[in-house]
Amino acid sequence: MEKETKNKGFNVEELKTFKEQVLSKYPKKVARKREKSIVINDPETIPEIQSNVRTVPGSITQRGCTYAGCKGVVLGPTRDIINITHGPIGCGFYSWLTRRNQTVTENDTQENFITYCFSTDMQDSNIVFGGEEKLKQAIREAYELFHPKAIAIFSTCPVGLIGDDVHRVARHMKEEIGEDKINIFGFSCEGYRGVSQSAGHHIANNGLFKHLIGRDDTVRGSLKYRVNLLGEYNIGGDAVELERVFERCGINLVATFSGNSTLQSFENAHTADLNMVMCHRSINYVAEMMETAFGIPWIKVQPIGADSTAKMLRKIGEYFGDQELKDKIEEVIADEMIAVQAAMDKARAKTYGKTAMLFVGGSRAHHYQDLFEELGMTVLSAGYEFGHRDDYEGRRVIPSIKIDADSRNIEEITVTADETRYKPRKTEEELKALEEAGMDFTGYDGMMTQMSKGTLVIDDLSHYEMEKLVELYKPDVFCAGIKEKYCVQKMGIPLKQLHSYDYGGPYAGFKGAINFYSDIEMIACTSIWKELKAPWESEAIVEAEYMFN
Ligand code: CFM
Repeated sequence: MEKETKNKGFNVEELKTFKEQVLSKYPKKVARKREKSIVINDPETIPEIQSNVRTVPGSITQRGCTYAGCKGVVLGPTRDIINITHGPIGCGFYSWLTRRNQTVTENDTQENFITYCFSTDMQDSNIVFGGEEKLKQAIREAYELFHPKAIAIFSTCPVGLIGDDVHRVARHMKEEIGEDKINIFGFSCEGYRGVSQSAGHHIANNGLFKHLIGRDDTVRGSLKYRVNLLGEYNIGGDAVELERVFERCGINLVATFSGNSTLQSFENAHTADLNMVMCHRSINYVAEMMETAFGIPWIKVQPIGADSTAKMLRKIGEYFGDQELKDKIEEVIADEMIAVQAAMDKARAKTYGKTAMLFVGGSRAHHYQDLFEELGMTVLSAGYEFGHRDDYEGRRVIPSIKIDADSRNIEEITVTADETRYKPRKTEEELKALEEAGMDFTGYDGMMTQMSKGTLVIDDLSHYEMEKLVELYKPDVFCAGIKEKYCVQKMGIPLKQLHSYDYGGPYAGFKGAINFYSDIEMIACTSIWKELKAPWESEAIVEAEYMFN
């Protein structure tokens, strides 16, 4: 597949001047801090980038909060757990479906609570006198109305400030309703607990492991090719496309964490034989814990982009080593690639040589670079909102990452091999042979290895830096989220939301790649943006007079 891009040639001197100019507008102390998060990339000798540290107060960050990472991101996409937000109504309301995580029930009797918004709607009086009673009442009410198999409680900032103990309430209510009837557990994921939503992922991962994974030993479905997909959240229907691809290949997807998932799939996940990590940032902890406890190896996969999807499938084939599976996978890839190639050729005729910037979350700013490569577009600059150094520089730097007070604030749980259920899926020799054949267990090389020399990598981009970047490069498309969308578009540059996909998707897998090609072709290759004038650039002034009668 033709993949090289038309490199615009990065001028390192120009970039250095740009960096100096941007930093010169900050107070000295801020400039010193930001300087370490703005680096000029060199994939040969990857520079260190400062990340996962506090945002400087006053700068407009792209980041979200710890509660968002725990409730919204990791637990939110599961349809049959009732997620109660313990806090003021705004926290529940603004995390209600805005991420476009979808779910598809298999039949009409299956529960789906995703369309509901459950909150304790804390008031001033609860802040003064405590909110635990209100939380208990909310759990009773939710149980009486819906009889769910599980209820999760999520703490917002005020909960931590006033000292409500959601874990005590969870235990109390589990006893009151009956442990045989319901599972209830809480998360101390107050918004301020970490420097970003990344802390919430870690807290959610701990909770998944402590309260859900491994509770049901029933082996369901085929005994062959049993895998879990970790860090896939079914935004815009991505999980549905990936499920389709796995099914075509005869691969048995036991659980997805947590796109299109159910409680039962989590409880059953330890019966799989391979964990595949898609979003490394949000869920690498679960992969590690499951390996230690149950002996399930994990590999990094990246099914965003048609080539990358094929690569993932081939890795699965290699891991199980079964010729029949490998043949089936090749047959599926060949078949899917016919439509992919046609769509790519069509879009590429227009997109080749265009430029993009990506500032998204903790994994997509990397993953989507594959799709842009397939379109022949150059990624000029990219960065995560809340990635850690390993997401940028690769997992090899993990031992050298400094643990600061903010990270220490997050509970580290100790996991040991399960006494009865620990079962290595491969022998030492088998693992070694696979490694020698190129399988990279527990490996991730990060974003910067893939980016060209001289590209700018910026962590926790501020709106001010974003404006300067757009002015300097005028990319053909800027990829970020809703908070950036209209600022960038007013500057005459189209913005594609890579969190919610705007109204589009799926973008994962083969069909997703086809969707992405045509959406980007439409967005980046229209001349309308050049015609656009921001209100302040236009001469026309709208005047009106008030009429009183
Ligand atoms: Fe992982 Fe995500 Fe992302 Fe993320 Fe997110 Fe998201 Fe994201 Mo928005 S889990 S890190 S916290 S891939 S919600 S589905 S798009 S910032 S890049």
